[in-house]
Amino acid sequence: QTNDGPFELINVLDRNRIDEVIEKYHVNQIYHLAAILSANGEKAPLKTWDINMNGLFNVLEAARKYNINKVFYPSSIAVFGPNVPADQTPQESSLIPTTVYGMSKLAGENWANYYFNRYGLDVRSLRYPGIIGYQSMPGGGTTDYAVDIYHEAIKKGKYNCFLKEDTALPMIYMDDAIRATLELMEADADKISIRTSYNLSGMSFTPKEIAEEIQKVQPDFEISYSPDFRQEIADSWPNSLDDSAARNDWGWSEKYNLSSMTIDMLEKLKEKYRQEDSLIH
Ligand code: VAH
Repeated sequence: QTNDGPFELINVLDRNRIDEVIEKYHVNQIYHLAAILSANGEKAPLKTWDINMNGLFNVLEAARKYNINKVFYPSSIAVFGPNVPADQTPQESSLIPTTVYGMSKLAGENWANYYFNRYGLDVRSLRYPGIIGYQSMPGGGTTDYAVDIYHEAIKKGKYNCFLKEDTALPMIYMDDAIRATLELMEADADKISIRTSYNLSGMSFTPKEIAEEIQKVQPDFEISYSPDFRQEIADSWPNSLDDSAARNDWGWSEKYNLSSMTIDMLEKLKEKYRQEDSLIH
């Protein structure tokens, strides 16, 4: 239940249910966010392909059938593999992802482009980097550490990271990610020159750098490293992105960097845990 408006649970593989909800609320835009992420995807490749692809097909077909105005489809930096330049990875690259998640996102980008060209469906898409926010816990991705680390810093004052200290990845703060999404969706259609998916980035950092930033606020914070299978996934992804197409086409510009994000995350999470604590006691 939510106080912000109607809420319905939908299994994205259940076509009829998607249709039913579209009809019930006269839906005219869809943001299709449901997917299995990179790390969880590697534990169940075929199931991941099924959910990520058939979920998208169900949404695209429903959008076509009900003349939905606009569809948002999130892609990911996981579409890039180790064959491309890792620094400032260009928009147009040869895309050979290593994870089933990346493969599904890449296929999805091409389907978005296909539905636009073939049926005139206004599908728009961003290649999200790791998204960091305080309101929800991470759900099975490789960039999860950059959310977990703030929770652990407040709860325990230390964090054991599953990536090596020098693993740089493109990231973005949730406020910026939401704003980018809305700005893309609200841009005039003639500004959208890329119908596969736009590179998008807000910042880039390593586990060591985020730990040092936390230490500026919490000097006794400690970090240790125990890399696991996610290291290989992270190593196959860009260190940083060239997102100049998004900047030039529809004016993308981030507001948060590592330092301002860290201050905000720690403040918001401290408040959240303080409130939870006062509810318990
Ligand atoms: C993941 N957060 O780690 C996702 C993402 C940047 C990659 O799409 O799987």
